[in-house]
Amino acid sequence: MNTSTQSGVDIQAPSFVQHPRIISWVSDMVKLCKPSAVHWCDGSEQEYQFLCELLVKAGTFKKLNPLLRPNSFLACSDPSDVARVEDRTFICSKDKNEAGPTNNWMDPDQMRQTLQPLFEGCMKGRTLYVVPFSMGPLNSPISHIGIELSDSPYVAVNMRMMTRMGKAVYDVLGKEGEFVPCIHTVGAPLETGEKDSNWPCNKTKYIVHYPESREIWSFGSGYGGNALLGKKCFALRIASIMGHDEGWLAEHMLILGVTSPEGKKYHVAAAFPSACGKTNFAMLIPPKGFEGWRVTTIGDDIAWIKPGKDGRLYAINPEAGYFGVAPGTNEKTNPNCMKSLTHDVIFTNVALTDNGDVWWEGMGSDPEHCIDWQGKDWTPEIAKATGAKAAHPNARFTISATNNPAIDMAWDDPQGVAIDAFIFGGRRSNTVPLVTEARDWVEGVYMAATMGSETTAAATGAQGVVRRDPFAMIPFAGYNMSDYFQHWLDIGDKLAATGATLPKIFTTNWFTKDADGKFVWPGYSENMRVLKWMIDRLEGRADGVENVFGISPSYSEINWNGLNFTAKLFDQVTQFDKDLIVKELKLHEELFEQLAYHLPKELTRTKVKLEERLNA
Ligand code: SAT
Ligand code: MN
Repeated sequence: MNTSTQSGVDIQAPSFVQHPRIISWVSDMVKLCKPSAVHWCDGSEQEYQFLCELLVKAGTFKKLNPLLRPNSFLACSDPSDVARVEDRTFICSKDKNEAGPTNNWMDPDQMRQTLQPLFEGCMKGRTLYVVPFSMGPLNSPISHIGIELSDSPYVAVNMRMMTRMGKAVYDVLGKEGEFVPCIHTVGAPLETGEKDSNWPCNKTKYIVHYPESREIWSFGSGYGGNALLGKKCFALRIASIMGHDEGWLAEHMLILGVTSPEGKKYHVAAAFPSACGKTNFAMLIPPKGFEGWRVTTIGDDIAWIKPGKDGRLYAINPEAGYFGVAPGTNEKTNPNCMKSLTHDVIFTNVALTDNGDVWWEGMGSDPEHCIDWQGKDWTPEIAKATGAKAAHPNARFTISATNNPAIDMAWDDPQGVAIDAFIFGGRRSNTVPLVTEARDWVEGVYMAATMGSETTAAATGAQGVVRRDPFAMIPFAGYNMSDYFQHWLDIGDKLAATGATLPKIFTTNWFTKDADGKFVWPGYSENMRVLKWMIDRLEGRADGVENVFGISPSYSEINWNGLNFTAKLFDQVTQFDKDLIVKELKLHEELFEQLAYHLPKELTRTKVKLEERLNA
């Protein structure tokens, strides 16, 4: 098919694209966005190198010292474009109730009218990249395909790390395979002769999802989940809708394997809000006292989970890379991650050292001098005087999953891994104990549904305020949260009907603070102690202690070998403060009022039972 638009842009598709619908869609988008060229990505290494060089020439990338950080780059964004923009993210279903009270909604026709003039000519002077990607292993029954059209080469190279990106995707699609169309622009057209900025973007931003037609339109941001549309937009918001319609789950969860010294392996999927240590937990190295135990990573952020014929839940990681938080990452908090970051990394918004390497707060000893993420001089003295951060708190690294020395053998298995337990964990200074096991599936869904967490730098807006973050999905559920709860309950019923043992559900809180504002629980690798207790529960080796909310460990049930953590400290992270719980239940009440439309009766019933226990 030979095609060239009125403006004379050659959109001739390469021979590896044999899908008329994709070709005509690209042609339509070229007419709308008016790029000066079209580049059909093939996903090759040469193409990656070519695009990185292009980014270096444009000033977006700095090549890091190849002796210290081979094949790695640093990008620093516009200071106004540093995180997801939740208030600019929309679910445009026909019916407002379908989006529910926790999502921003606009009528789809009205949104299309709003976006039309913004997209008109939005790619002038830029190249449109056609980025084919598979979320999940190519040809897995759990996987799905997307095509992202973007005028950002930064997006193209990040997508190559984060997804299975390249021409093999077209082989899977053939002539008429299904794909999710994703269109992205930085929203900064260039007039002839106009000099580009290092990080083009637009003050106006729209991250838009159309559930009925399963389309994604993103305008104005080049950063993270706003722009890498395979991640939160597709793999969570659109996929959660697909999962609801088709009987599976798209979750904001890491997936890890944990193998005992006897060689028995378990799989755990864990949901924590953004920037609460999912990557650290997924790459954990067991501490002293856990000789012979091993933790391996299947995924660090997103899980797609489908019921198998045997009544068990099988999970894949739809992604192929990690877009992780750099600040705070070091040899102690995440040694496997530090090893993963030694080569082939794209860093965003960390600091540049004088010898051409990178640095961030919490990496290790301070450099005498570096260039901060905004291009300014940074020294420990300046930091002391002004509080200036060398790296942005939401600074990120992008790496391929295969960089991870703890990668699980089955991470790429098209069948996925069978989940034994779910963990839901918020960031709470108080109220919520270290670990609690739900007595049954419904109680687990209740715990996950009412989870609260202090907000982090992963999204723009106020940080450190507690908000309800059901299932760590508040920014990511593509449909009504109450219908989402019902979907979880339905999946539980379906599994139970097969006679299979359902995964156990736990909640955790690693973040209890003492009166001085210091974390009480050491966290990181020490979280293995909690993981081991969960396994003991799966195996019937620990009785636990029953409380209002479920079952928690006694001090003696935790393996304390190699750690000096007193019973008194343990009390501090596991105690129930009745006043705080009463306050907490009030907040559950408020959440349920907000979510009253379609709220499952089982959840209100569970709340009544909890209150009865509390007052007994
Ligand atoms: O959405 S991002 O991918 O930018 C980061 C996150 O929230 O986990
Ligand atoms: Mn995330």
